[in-house]
Amino acid sequence: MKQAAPLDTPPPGFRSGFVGVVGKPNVGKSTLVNAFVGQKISIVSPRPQTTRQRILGILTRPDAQAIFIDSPGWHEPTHPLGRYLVGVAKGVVEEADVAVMVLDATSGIRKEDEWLMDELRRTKRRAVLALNKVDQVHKRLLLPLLERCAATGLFEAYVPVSALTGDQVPVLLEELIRRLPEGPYWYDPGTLTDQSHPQAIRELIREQVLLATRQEVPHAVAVMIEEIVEEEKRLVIHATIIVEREGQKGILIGKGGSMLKRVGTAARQEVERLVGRHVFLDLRVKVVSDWRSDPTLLRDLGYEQGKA
Ligand SMILES: Nc1nc2c(ncn2[C@@H]2O[C@H](COP(=O)(O)OP(=O)(O)OP(=O)(O)O)[C@@H](O)[C@H]2O)c(=O)[nH]1
Ligand SMILES: [Mg+2]
Repeated sequence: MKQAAPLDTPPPGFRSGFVGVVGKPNVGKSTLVNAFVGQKISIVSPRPQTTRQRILGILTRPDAQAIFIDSPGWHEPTHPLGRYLVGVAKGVVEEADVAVMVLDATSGIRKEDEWLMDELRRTKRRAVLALNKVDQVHKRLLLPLLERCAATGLFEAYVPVSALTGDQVPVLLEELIRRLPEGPYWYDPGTLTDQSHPQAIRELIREQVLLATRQEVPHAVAVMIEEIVEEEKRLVIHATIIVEREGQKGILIGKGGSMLKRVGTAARQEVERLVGRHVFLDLRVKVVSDWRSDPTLLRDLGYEQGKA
């Protein structure tokens, strides 16, 4: 997978490599990747298991290229989709030059965090701890938490941060970059992500569904891009939102179609920001029973090991 791009030789002392961003669901991994790169690379929502793929966010500067790998959250899987997500997250720990474990300072160390620490121990991965969401906790609560993390002996550095406000993010960035090996440009300096436009569009639609729904609906949603048609003045996108039950379809369509319209408008605006063009977004909702448990459907939807 690691293949240097045929680019100019970097200056002497240039550091480059892969930073695995790992942690339990909802701790702020994607928010942090976006903050590092300074662009919206990965979607963010208050629902756990927002990220379902390995997504690269690439930061290139004169002295270094850091390739951040966003990953799904560590959790105990209850169905095949969950097992896929945890498999992807494990792969990210394996392939990283250095891992940044994101811990939610508002919730402390939970069993999912301990599983991840076991994995860091097992793989002997170099790791830095980011204690995130410090904007939400009193400073005096941070010290005991940092001490507990230090007692594990797993981390080379500890940085309290707020991925949301950006507080201490530059400090964390330097801690990570100084641990990267000397190396080449792995990606063209202008490249920010490995996501294709259709993949990014699919995610932006899913993000708006996650933001608009709650309880079991966000977990039951997948999005498929059916067709993208380039017209002279606009981009026409046909997409299907897949849910598992008729009831979920009803929620997503809403009274007189109001919910779907709201989701569609918000998603269209996000997609327009991404592609820099007018967009016409045609959204449908379809029920596909238990798609999360069907290996063939999972594969069709792109949730297959090694595939985005
Ligand atoms: N207050 C506060 N909220 C944050 C911070 N970082 C992230 N959040 C919020 O936490 C929620 C989850 O953020 P994500 O970045 O989607 O978390 P994640 O770890 O990528 O979650 P999964 O993809 O589900 O594993 C969102 O509502 C974010 O706005 C932070 O530093 N402070
Ligand atoms: Mg995420």
